[in-house]
Amino acid sequence: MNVNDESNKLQRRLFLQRLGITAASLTFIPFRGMADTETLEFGNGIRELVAYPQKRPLMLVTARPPHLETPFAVFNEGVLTPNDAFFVRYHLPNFPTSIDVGQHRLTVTGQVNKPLSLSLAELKALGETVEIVAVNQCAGNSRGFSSPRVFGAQLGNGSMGNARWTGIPLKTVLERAGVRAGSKQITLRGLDRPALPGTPEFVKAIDIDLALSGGPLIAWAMNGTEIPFLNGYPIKLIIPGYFGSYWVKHLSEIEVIDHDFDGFFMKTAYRVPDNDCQCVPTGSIPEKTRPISQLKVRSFITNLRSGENVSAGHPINLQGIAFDSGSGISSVDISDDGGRHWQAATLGKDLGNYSFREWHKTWEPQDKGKVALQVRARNRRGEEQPAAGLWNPGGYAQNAIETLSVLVV
Ligand SMILES: Nc1nc2c(c(=O)[nH]1)N[C@H]1C(S)=C(S)[C@@H](COP(=O)(O)O)O[C@H]1N2
Ligand SMILES: [Mo]
Repeated sequence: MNVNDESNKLQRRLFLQRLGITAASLTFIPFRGMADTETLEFGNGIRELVAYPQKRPLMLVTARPPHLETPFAVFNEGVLTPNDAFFVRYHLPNFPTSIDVGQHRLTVTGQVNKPLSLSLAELKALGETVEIVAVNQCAGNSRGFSSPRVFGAQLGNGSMGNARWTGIPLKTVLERAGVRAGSKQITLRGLDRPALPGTPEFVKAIDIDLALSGGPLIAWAMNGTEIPFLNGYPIKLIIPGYFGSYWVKHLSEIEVIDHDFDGFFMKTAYRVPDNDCQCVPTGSIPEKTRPISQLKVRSFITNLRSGENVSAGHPINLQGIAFDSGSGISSVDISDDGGRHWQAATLGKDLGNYSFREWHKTWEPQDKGKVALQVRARNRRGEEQPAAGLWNPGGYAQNAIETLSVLVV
């Protein structure tokens, strides 16, 4: 498959669609340099860097539909992930390439007193606008590190990002429609469609309690500007603390239902072992599973990479990020002796419980030789990252303590 062609086609369509709407489209330059790759630390981990419309070169997982990961160095640029570097994930080959925002409607149907069909302007006028900084992380982020390997896209740590979302609470919209008593879930659908009959549509569902909790948001802006096309323009559902699979892009249909939805992306895909660790012994099949839901606590060092050399006796300011599902980060610790001793890092500015939390720690490499540098976060519920990866067949919800192998010289 010629990635450049795909990118060019999409680029051209987006360009035409946006001509006269935003000058930003004039700067789109599809770009694919043969020499530009990023290497992940597992087998077959070489990824091409390819620029799609509105995106800087990102790591190509698949071209159709576009599945792009954020190069890890981006997470050291700042606590908010820039829109042009934010990862992209689609499931179906028929993703939209042109959307007339004036024609876009969000419908609310099913077990409601008053079905709605809202334009973007009507949606914005329904109630108070809210803002929240929240992490969008794919359930399969870091799957490539699963051992033994599991089926699915071999993802590094770049299928996550942190942004400031602006929108209206889902609750406000549902209340306007009037949810009937006895409703159990809502289903969520965007504009993408399967290419072949028989392929399941990408439809997700959440419980009515979560839908009405005030947490989920229908967002139209990301980091203060419109949502990039590939991230769900013109509107996208945000569920702070929940994995990205629920964050339906190009949101167009909400249906309130009186039963548990059993479509493919709830009943078959995106499920984890139904136990506390969401894990099973390596290589085994879980007896019982449940839909994946909330993020687990994680942390990363962002300004040093495995394989780098550092100088003995020269202090370095280590820095990085930590996050969880919304209880908030209570502490981040660093170890340079394989986890025997830990030292507390200092937490940075607090942008809210659903955001990446910055941290930093001065570290002075001592003896020359190889060092296993580790970072571990704990949240306000007292949950901590496990020392080793917890395995499940989907490679979902990975959150083992990160270890960088650095050489002290
Ligand atoms: N319409 C639509 N929304 C979708 C998906 C999709 O395939 N189609 N994929 C989901 C998954 S699994 C993830 S991880 C996130 C990724 O969001 P992003 O592409 O904006 O980074 O989108 C979610 N929303
Ligand atoms: Mo995902």
